[in-house]
Amino acid sequence: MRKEINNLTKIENIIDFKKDISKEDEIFKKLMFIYSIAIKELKTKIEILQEESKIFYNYELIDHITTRIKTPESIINKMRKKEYDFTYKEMINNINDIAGIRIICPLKKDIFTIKNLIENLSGVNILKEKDYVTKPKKTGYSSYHLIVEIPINLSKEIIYVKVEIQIRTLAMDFWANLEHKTRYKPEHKVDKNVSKELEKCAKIIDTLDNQMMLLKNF
Ligand code: 0O2
Repeated sequence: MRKEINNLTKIENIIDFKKDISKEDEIFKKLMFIYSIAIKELKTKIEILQEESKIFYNYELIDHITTRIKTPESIINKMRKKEYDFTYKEMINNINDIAGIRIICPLKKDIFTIKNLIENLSGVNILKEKDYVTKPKKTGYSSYHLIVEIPINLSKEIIYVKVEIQIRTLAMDFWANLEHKTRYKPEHKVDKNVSKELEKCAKIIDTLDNQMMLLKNF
């Protein structure tokens, strides 16, 4: 029998909206549970695309997928940096990457194929896109970002949850991971020369990615 979906809701409707954030309280734990379910659901959908590409087209479209829930410390730091009030309302509405999925692919062109496939997934709404592949950040950072919203079935309601998807090549991932450690979240300011070197490395990575695409028989 077909079930009518009439209990769709937003995550903010099931929590005390104006309450201050505390990583010790029940609300925080419930929220993190909901975000972790969203990651599981979306990861499964992406794994299906990964397998389909291998089995149907004999092509490794996706090298690997990683996931993470943002730590409470990282959420708080970001909210402080962006000067948001420390309420759940502000957190849910403005911190879009509490749940994060990273898709690592072999070639630059794969990024756009994956993005198109995700855009066509049923039940996945695209809220925001950032193309740092065509237009890398000043730092040299390159990746394709999607903020999506997916419905999560709980026992009493269906809740829409936001997830950030980052799509990048193996080479971009190598650069971003090293740069993240050395510069992106420094305890103190990083040397100007280091920044310059990192920018140069990002250009080399881009040249490498472009050359890899020219190789035949991939
Ligand atoms: P972490 O520790 O990786 O989680 P928005 O409000 O969405 O417009 P936001 O979230 O700052 O603003 O958007 P942006 O610029 O798309 O950055 C989101 C995430 O992309 C970051 O999350 C990083 O993961 C990654 N990122 C962005 N810029 C850089 C960069 O220059 N270097 C590296 N290595 N990663 C970058 P967080 O929460 O900042 O950090």
